[in-house]
Amino acid sequence: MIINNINPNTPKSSEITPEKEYLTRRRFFGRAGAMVAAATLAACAPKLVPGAETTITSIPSLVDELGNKATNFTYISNYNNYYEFTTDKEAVAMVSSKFATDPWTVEVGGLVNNPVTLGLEDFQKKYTQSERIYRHRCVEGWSMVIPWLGFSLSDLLRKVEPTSDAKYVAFETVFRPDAMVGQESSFYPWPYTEGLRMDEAMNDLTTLATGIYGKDLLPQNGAPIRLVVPWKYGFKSIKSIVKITLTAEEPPTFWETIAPQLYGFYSNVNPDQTNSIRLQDTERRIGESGRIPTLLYNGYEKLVGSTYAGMDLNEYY
Ligand SMILES: Nc1nc2c(c(=O)[nH]1)N[C@H]1C(S)=C(S)[C@@H](COP(=O)(O)O)O[C@H]1N2
Ligand SMILES: [Mo]
Repeated sequence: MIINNINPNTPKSSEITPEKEYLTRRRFFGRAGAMVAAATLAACAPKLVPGAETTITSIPSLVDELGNKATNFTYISNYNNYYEFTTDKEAVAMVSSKFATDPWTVEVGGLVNNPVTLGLEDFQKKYTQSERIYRHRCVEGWSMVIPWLGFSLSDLLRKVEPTSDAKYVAFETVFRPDAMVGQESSFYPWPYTEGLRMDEAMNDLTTLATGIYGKDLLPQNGAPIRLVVPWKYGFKSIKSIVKITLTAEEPPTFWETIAPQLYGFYSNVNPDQTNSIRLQDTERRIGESGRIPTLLYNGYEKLVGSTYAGMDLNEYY
């Protein structure tokens, strides 16, 4: 079968400007961008009078804490890994476009005092979503900078109160083979699963994301709710979660089950990784030319390094 990689549901790039719209909106509605926007505006449009918003000629760009510019939304939403739909990254958007993500529930249980089943509206009501601009590094050697909207997993875990026996958190993606054609392949151990050690799960960086560029997640990015663990390879950031279970033992994970010699439980981004099929020392930033050096823990060493004190990353890969 030939899959046409031009997505009929995706507007032409000339029509698709969510990040521009978003940035413009953001200028008026605040958060950190407002000041930058005002400064940019002042520099570019000296004749601007207060209230004359229509004279905006340039928009600020979002950057991460290292100054990396956020990847264009067109790339973020059209270059995806989501094996439940297809292994063709440029076709995921099209193949997943009709995937129904509302209503949706997430069951949170296992070794906790207060197990709960949450609907999507609960997530939006009970947890303050904030913008988090994080680097995303796929083990295939490409990366993006993504402005997520979400909240820390730790906020949710505190509410369900893990018992003292809980040492790990296991995650599961929805299993719906009638809607996800990739799940018809019996080669893969569906449903997709992932896991974190409790201290990793409690790190503030560990995010449950519900949006990108201020808008709800699209199916190809793991709608309606997915994990983001920015210091680990992208495959740890499991999409379309329906189950979160606290466990005593290290849970099996999708990629480790398929190829344990390549994809370990930890999978921290490591430029000196020795067990990989490819060198992990550089990466291609999508939308930019050439390759850039890969940073230990994807540049989040200050925030996560102590978690792994005394652990050899090539032994615990
Ligand atoms: N359920 C599920 N989650 C998944 C995947 C997948 O195939 N299925 N792919 C992973 C991989 S390898 C990467 S790099 C990221 C890609 O996320 P993005 O498409 O939103 O950039 O999702 C991760 N989460
Ligand atoms: Mo990946």
